[in-house]
Amino acid sequence: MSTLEVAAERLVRGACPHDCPDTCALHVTVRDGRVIKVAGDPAHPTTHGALCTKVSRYAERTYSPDRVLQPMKRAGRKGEGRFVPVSWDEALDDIAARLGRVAERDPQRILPYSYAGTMGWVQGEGMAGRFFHRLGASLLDRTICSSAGMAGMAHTLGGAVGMDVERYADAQLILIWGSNSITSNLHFWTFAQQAKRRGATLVAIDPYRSDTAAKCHRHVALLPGTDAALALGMMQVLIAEDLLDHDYVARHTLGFEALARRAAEYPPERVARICGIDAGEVVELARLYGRTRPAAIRLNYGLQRCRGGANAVRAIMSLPALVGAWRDPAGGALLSVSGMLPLTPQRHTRPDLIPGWPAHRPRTINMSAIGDALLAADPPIEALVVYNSNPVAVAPDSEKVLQGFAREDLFTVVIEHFQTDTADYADYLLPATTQLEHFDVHRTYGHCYLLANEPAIAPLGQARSNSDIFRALAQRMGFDDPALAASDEQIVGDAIDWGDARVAGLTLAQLRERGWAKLDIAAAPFADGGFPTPSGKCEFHSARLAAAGHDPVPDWVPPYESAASNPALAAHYPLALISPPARHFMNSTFVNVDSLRRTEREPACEIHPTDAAARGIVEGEAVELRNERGAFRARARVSERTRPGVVVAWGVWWHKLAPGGRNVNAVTSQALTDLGGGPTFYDCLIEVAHADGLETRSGVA
Ligand SMILES: Nc1nc2c(c(=O)[nH]1)N[C@H]1C(S)=C(S)[C@@H](COP(=O)(O)OP(=O)(O)OC[C@H]3O[C@@H](n4cnc5c(=O)[nH]c(N)nc54)[C@H](O)[C@@H]3O)O[C@H]1N2
Ligand SMILES: Nc1nc2c(c(=O)[nH]1)N[C@H]1C(S)=C(S)[C@@H](COP(=O)(O)OP(=O)(O)OC[C@H]3O[C@@H](n4cnc5c(=O)[nH]c(N)nc54)[C@H](O)[C@@H]3O)O[C@H]1N2
Ligand SMILES: [Mo]
Repeated sequence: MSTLEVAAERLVRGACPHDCPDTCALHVTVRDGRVIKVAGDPAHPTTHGALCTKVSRYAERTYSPDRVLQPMKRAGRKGEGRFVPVSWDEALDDIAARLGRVAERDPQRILPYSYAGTMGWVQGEGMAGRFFHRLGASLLDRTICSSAGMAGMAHTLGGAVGMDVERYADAQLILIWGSNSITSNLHFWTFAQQAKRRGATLVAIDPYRSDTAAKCHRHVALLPGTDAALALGMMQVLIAEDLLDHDYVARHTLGFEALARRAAEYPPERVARICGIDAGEVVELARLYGRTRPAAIRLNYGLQRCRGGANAVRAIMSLPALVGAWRDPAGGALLSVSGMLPLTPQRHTRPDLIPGWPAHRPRTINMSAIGDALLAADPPIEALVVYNSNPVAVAPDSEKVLQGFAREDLFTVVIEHFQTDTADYADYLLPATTQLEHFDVHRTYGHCYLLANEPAIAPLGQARSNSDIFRALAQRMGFDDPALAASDEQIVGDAIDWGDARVAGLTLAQLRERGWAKLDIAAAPFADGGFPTPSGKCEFHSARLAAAGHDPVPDWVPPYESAASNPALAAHYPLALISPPARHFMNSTFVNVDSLRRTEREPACEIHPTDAAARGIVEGEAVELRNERGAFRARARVSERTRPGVVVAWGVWWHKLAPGGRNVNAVTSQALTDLGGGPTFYDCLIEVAHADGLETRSGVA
């Protein structure tokens, strides 16, 4: 290679935009204006130079011939996915005019629908939030992933706070609870491996023997939706065998007596029946937890996608305080640490721009029940603007969602990289930039760093960034507040409290130059209590929950749909279905990247040999999974990795790339969690039967 060519190569610092706890620091190599490589930053302590397979293919995704690169207008019927190209001016003028007409009658008939397609502060809710607030649109309750867990943490620890992931390397015991870390939290797994080499015991608590569970010393394979019972059973043993840290409990917790009474209702034999495990497993797990220091728990969101999700997180998050695990830097628990970031959400998305604020508050629509909302909200939703999300594929109860999106009287704008299942239903499909083409600073929830992302290349085709698109729409709608003309840098300036001690001394310019910066957070933040709850203590008993009419003490809330809790339903649909993330997809993102889809091959489901035999299902055959809400097809894998009674089907295929045109969300329900209004994807009974084949619209899968 000549010197000239080397000189033409540039290294750009980036951040992985995806909704993953790892938020990796990227090194993007650009040659002659084209990205030739996306790699992990070797110097960033949690990325340590390694990316997952998906994101190392990010350039393939960005340069895909399937990218939407010009604005398009619907040409065919709703959902048909036929479009004609239009100019940006034509598209934006018409969208502004149509939103304006709806807003004249009632702006609440307009709904934004977005989630974490990118977790950036700029391309997420920065300008978009300001735009919809100023418009007075319905508010969206962004519950689709974590809101049950968030509620559980808020009412126990006071917010999304917890351990620093880097400290797990020094733990002597790690409970990996409802998390397939090798798939969904790979960089945590590196620290768990370090701990293992230093003699730590790893325990997986998961209905399924995932790749992660298979590599742990122990695996407690409980039934889905029974985690709170296990945690309460462990407490019963910790109390009975006096394995508590009495000093920590006395000084830094609230409501121990009430919690002890609740735990007394969960002796190991009862827990064993509820969880479908041995009583001995409960006792042994509790002893191991009560006797090992430092003891760390890594929860993930898998365990809160059921009716009792928030109570389960409350119960598990009560354990570290009982044994004083928070005293050690390598002790405690982590579900999300997003609450440890120095944020200023009011300045970021500006709810004060809502006309009539604060006396007037527009109605709130829960995104996890978008199917019902589109079909039955009163007043009706007449216009929908979707960005950073693919609801037609990812939201539960697909038949309802599809019916809602198919409404001819619904005006839908979709801002996307690709023609997803949702984009097929757009009246206007607008091309968005990818992370390689725009600037951002990143939200994180699995580690304690801020990251910046510099654009590596100019936008491809006519793509524009979300922030740019919403700025342009605001201007066309005559919104002249300076907040709606703010630059991307100003949005970041507003999103973060730069004066906060955790970022003191750091400037945006420095962050952009270095790519990332660690927040200044104490090694063991709750060693001496100081939880961000109203009482400052870890709240086993929550006065706020009591005041709101909820059970103030964590309890096991049985699933809506399980053999034990709903025998009438189970008579027809006896199998519990969970649909955790596929390793090579990110929710529904990357499903259309050919190399990754080829690795995942086709929608598959795992079924226990006993359940397979009872239905005459053999390895590798095509099956249909169904219930009263709908049906989808998959290739059966007969395996003892799953429990009898539990079927595992990996998410989240695009409907149109799945055989029969339906993915797993055809069977999931819109019922919501105990607290937080979260979805209950893994609280779902089904039956499985032989199917004729696995044809997709575009051939055999
Ligand atoms: N490769 C990849 N990584 C991802 C994602 C992806 O789609 N693909 N998604 C990202 C997103 S959006 C999120 S929210 C995160 C977290 O995503 P999560 O949904 O937490 O996914 P996992 O960590 O795979 O954990 C799911 C594990 O929980 C188990 N599980 C299911 N039900 C229960 C239960 O009732 N109790 C217990 N104890 N375990 C249960 C499943 O068998 C599975 O092994 O991952 C992120 N990372
Ligand atoms: N059955 C089942 N369903 C599930 C889950 C499950 O475990 N099982 N998991 C649930 C969970 S945890 C989550 S978080 C949700 C996730 O659901 P979504 O938030 O919808 O996430 P993705 O499927 O990744 O879709 C994100 C979309 O945003 C687009 N995008 C990315 N960056 C940008 C950008 O800069 N601008 C614009 N305009 N678009 C962009 C991507 O192209 C992609 O199509 O799915 C949920 N659905
Ligand atoms: Mo998620």
